Amino acid sequence: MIDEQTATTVAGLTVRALPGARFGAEITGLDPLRIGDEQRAAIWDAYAERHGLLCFSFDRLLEADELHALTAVFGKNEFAPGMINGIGKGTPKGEEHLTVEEQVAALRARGEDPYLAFIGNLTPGTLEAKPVDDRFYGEWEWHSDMSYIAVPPTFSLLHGRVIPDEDGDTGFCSQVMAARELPEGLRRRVASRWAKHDSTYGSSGVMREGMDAPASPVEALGHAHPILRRVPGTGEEALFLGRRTNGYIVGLPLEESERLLDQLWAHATQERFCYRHRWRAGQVVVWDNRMMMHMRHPLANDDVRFMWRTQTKGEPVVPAGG
Ligand SMILES: O=C(O)CCC(=O)C(=O)O
Ligand SMILES: [Fe+2]
Repeated sequence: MIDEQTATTVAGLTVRALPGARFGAEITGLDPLRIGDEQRAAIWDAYAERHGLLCFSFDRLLEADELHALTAVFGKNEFAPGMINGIGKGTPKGEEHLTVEEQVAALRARGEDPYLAFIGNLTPGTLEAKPVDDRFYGEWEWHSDMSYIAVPPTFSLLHGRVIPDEDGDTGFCSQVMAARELPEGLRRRVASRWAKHDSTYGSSGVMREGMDAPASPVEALGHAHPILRRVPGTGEEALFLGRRTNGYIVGLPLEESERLLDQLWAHATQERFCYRHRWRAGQVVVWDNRMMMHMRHPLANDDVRFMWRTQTKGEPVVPAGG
């Protein structure tokens, strides 16, 4: 049993519960370039027992190949959004003939890593200040990553590299626990319903490139998913809401959809399902987007924060009833 008081040691790894949370484990002692089978098994055990949230603490910053090796424990590494045509970006005119391999080669030739994304107000490489939209500093919306596409990435990994002295925490909210404690009345009303997850805005509230504000959530662009899903690996059920902005429950009049979504969101984000992560530089937090929503707490306008980000390829969403 993983708990906060006692650390367990397995295959050279130390595993303990994240402080004050009903889910999540912290793992120390890993060398990302030498992950053995027993360590892999210990990581998956901690993942299952602590419902899809792991924090790997290192006492130094990782190299990119180390983060990629850690990502590969959780699945097949996915390209970072915006790097490859059709994956988080459109296909520019005249590039229709380019294969993925050719695009990867062109990126590598420019010194860019197609699997690595950057989040923050510093320039990758030089770490010079980078101007960002004011909304970067505000509170980011609760969400599950890229749930507006048909097959969203399963795992996201965030590597803290420059962390403000205070603020800029990341919140996590267990949708497995939210589903487990879903009041019966609400459960009946959503059991076989699907909700559309809108793609217009990023989590900080900035409109994505090439998007227009939809006339209403009914018209918003995005993919619909079952509101209750099953996580095949653990068999657990989870609420799958995506993000509140422009959410819409398919087949309901808009006002009814809004009322029901408000009730679902009020339930899903209750304090008792949440954990707030205070970062230390060098940590890698890994979450399963099928089980976990996340958000970013605000930081001061003169603070700096810089993260590396990877994700794994997804698999089709399984409805809870199916
Ligand atoms: O920067 C953060 O804390 C979270 C950002 C985020 O939403 C993500 O990496 O998916
Ligand atoms: Fe996110």
